[in-house]
Amino acid sequence: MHITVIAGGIGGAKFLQGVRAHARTIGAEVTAIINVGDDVTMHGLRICPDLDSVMYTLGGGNDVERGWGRAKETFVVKEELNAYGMAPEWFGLGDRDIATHLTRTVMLNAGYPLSAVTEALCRRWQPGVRMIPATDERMETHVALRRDEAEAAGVDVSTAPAESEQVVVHFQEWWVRLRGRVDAQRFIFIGADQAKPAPGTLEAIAGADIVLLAPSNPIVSIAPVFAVPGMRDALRSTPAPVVGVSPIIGGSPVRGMADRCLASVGIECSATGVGALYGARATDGLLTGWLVDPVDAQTTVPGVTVRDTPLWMTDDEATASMVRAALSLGGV
Ligand code: GDP
Ligand code: FO1
Ligand code: CA
Ligand code: CA
Repeated sequence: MHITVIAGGIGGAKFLQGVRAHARTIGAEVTAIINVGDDVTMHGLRICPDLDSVMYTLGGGNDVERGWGRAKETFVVKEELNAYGMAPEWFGLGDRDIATHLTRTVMLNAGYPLSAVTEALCRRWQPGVRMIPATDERMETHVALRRDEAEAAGVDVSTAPAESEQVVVHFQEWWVRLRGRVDAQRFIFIGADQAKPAPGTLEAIAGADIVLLAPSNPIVSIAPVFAVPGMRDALRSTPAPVVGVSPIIGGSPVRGMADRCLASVGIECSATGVGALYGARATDGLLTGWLVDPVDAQTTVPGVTVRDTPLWMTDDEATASMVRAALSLGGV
């Protein structure tokens, strides 16, 4: 049995812990296709937050409280950079984490594609699932903001064309520095039109027994994966069922800012809203099944089989039981 999962960072990582736990009991293989839209270059280092969240979490090296980054982290290099006036001050580059970014950047500069670099980094962390970035091409999520609102929030708007009513900032600036408080006009996946699915991704979708959409942020973690040309077609044409797991429980995103992201693009923050966003394969969407929490049991998505089961990822066993429900919903 082959299970393929589309995932973002922390929510994706927690879900994958449950997928891995269940896969071990049935001897299934797992491939995770991970979002790269959050990726950013700082101080010449290539940083891939969602890939690293999944790799560190599945490898047991993550900081559980903070969510992102390494356990037992220190920030000496960041302090020293800031002492030289090196911006940005708002992004926490940890010393241990930097070793990952240095290794990745050296390999990328030597000409290895991100998928090969990820495989190499995973030789250390042994995540127990095959991790593939959605694309090897450089693709980054940027966020369009109203110029006046951005300026009021302290964003440097001097680089935007004088006549433009909008400014565009990197996703990390919007997420970490602005905490999503400035309304996003639009999310732009820069480079998506030139991107190709990374080697192994299309095969993992076409050859899966089931494809699962992790309960990751639908707007900034899952949508950028779908934005890679060829990815949606692969998901729509695979013979495998495609089952989504709702990241929204009772109208709330559990943790993180999915509510702000959804509000920004005018989608209701609910299991129904996200289910409708993904849509039914039977029409022009992706889902054959949609798993929601019992508090959302009344959810309907036209053309999609909706089932409910507790969706709180409190520990691996609770999450593995979500995965069993998703597999059963997919009929495998
Ligand atoms: P990020 O890339 O690190 O922001 O993480 P993801 O995009 O993979 O996942 C973030 C999303 O996970 C959040 O928006 C939440 O909606 C969702 N989430 C977090 N914890 C839980 C949980 O216990 N259950 C469910 N169903 N969703 C969760
Ligand atoms: N998130 C923060 O809230 N503050 C940070 O300073 C920060 C630094 C950081 C460094 C490396 C990395 O891989 C992730 C980091 N994150 C930080 C998390 C990241 O910004 C986001 O949570 C995601 O990109 C959203 O998925
Ligand atoms: Ca993310
Ligand atoms: Ca908006």
